[in-house]
Amino acid sequence: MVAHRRTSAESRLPRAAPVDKSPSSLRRRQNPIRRFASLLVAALALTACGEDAPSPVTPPPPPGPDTTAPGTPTLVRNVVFSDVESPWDIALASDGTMFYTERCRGLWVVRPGGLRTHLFGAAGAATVADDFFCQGQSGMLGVALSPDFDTNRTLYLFMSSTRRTDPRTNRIVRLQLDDTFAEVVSRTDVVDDIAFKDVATSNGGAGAHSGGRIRFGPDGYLYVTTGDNHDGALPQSPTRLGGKVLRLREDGSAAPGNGAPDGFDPRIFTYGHRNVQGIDFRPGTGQPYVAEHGPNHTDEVTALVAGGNAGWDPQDRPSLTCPDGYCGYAGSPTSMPMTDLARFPDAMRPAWSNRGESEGMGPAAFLRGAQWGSWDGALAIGIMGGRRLVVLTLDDAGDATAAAAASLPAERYRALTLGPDGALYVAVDRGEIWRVAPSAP
Ligand SMILES: [Ca+2]
Repeated sequence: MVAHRRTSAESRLPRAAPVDKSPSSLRRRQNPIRRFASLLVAALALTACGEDAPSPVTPPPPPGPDTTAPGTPTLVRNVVFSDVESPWDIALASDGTMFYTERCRGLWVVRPGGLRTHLFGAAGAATVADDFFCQGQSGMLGVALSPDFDTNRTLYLFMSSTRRTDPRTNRIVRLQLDDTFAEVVSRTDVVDDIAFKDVATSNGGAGAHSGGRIRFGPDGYLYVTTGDNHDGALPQSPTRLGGKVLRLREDGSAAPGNGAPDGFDPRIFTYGHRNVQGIDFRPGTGQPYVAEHGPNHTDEVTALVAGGNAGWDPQDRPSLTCPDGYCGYAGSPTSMPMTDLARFPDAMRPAWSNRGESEGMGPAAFLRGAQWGSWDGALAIGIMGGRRLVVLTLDDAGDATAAAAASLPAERYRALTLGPDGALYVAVDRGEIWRVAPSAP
């Protein structure tokens, strides 16, 4: 599968009706019976095409028999919203306030009482960002709250922008909100030079492979995942911010201790990535783990070390035919590996890879808390083309020892965020946000 074709569920979903923000309408919208009925109707409607990996009509068998292992939690799923358009990420504040992004409309906030506001982004938002646009896989992607959000009401977005730049870029935008979270008080663009695929190539459309997940680590620094833009030289480039994981202070400057080699942009924490769309931090150790979307083979989960090379190098493979200088779709797990240990013997080895196939790995979140039973400390990863949520159990060394498919519907899993209530909040491409929690023992 070479070109990204925007024939996914996103382009076929009807545009949502304008949102009535009155409390009464929100109570109606959140009626659980109504939501469940709409879920059933919608579940019959759509099958999506992957970004890179196709969605099989019949999902492949789940990887492993562990869903019946002792201590595996029974999951209870509630649909929070079923009218979300191309959701991409979710962040939750300590008081239960939810923020979520829609790739083409922008940022939304939902207060604990249910009041929902289109806060920032495209026309219709309380604050319109006239430089914001969506194209291909890009738009309003990651959202993360400052570690001091409760007092500074500050959050961060990963978004594509036309502002001041030619070609266009992805950037990290910091917003400060008012006391009621209903308005944006100020905007500061703390990073404005993350690579964006500005023009289509024979490998796919503009806007492809932007990465886009952002999360604060337990060290207080902001981690930003970026993608290779179908540009062969980008992942190993020491200066360009694509195919990387960045680690930043809140002002966008390089965090201390990033460890990239001499000559690298100091904001780079790891490099040699293809398209990282999931990142979270292992409980206990704080080590960042990323989930990385493979080409026609080999999704990877990788534990990151400062200055590490993830080993993706889709350039100058004389044995391959590489359209537009990009070899990323040209080879096999041997001739164009996701982790090229022949070129980079010291590259970071994956903790888990997807059986030599790519099924479109997206988000990642560690499960935390005794309520998760034997999954406490396990890593949940969302699979888009393969339409399932996989739970990886890790050993002390950080390698996956078991992979279980969660008992959840077959969907394109786009966002995973653990909430302050210990539940997992999930967004799926079909336009829903769920709360998934283990049932009480
Ligand atoms: Ca790799």
